[in-house]
Amino acid sequence: MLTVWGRATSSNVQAVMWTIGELGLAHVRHDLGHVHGGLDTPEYKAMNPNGLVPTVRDGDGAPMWESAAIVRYLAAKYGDETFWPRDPDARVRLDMWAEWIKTTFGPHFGGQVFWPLIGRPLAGGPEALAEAIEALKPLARMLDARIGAGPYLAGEHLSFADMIVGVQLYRYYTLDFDRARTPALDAYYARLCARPAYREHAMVSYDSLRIAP
Ligand SMILES: N[C@@H](CCC(=O)N[C@@H](CS)C(=O)NCC(=O)O)C(=O)O
Repeated sequence: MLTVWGRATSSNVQAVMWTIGELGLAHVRHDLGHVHGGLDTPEYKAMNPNGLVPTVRDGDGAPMWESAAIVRYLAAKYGDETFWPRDPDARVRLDMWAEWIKTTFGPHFGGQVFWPLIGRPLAGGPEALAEAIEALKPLARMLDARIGAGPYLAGEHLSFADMIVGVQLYRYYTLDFDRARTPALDAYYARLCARPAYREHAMVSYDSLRIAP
């Protein structure tokens, strides 16, 4: 039995929960963070010194944090060969995109587009937001080129890397802003939206995160 601490509205929790859903793993999740609080207690800090979500324990195992590391753990332990290729050469072709979305696309989209659009303006105001939206376009085109005909990052079968990459797309596609033309990425997102586990765990409203002006 997996225990997950973290609110359903956190995209990092969503990556973990979507993985759990795709792999059909028994779990219990406790809402923590944002309006639920609970991250500053000594008990929680002892599990996750960052005071952030998600944190996961697998049975009596030691607590784990960092969502992408948790996704990789679950994939390696419970996923089949297609979900977690054992061959390092095959795996790195996927993992580099998982790293890229966490370190390149994600911080730019999250910090400079998503949060400003839901009420946390950039220091540079609307001009800075317009620049950030423009700067996101080449990144979206890169991902579009990588996805190609797909259907998934690894081709025919869903893999751990889709969990880390695809989870970002619900917010990307549901916010109202000027996106790059990315037909392959659009089709990939449509395929994810057809998956019950993605709908349940990744397509979670962010209305409660909106900051009133
Ligand atoms: N790199 C970490 C980031 C964790 C993180 O920033 N979590 C956010 C939610 S997405 C958080 O805990 N925010 C404080 C809160 O929810 O109160 C990961 O991927 O797990």
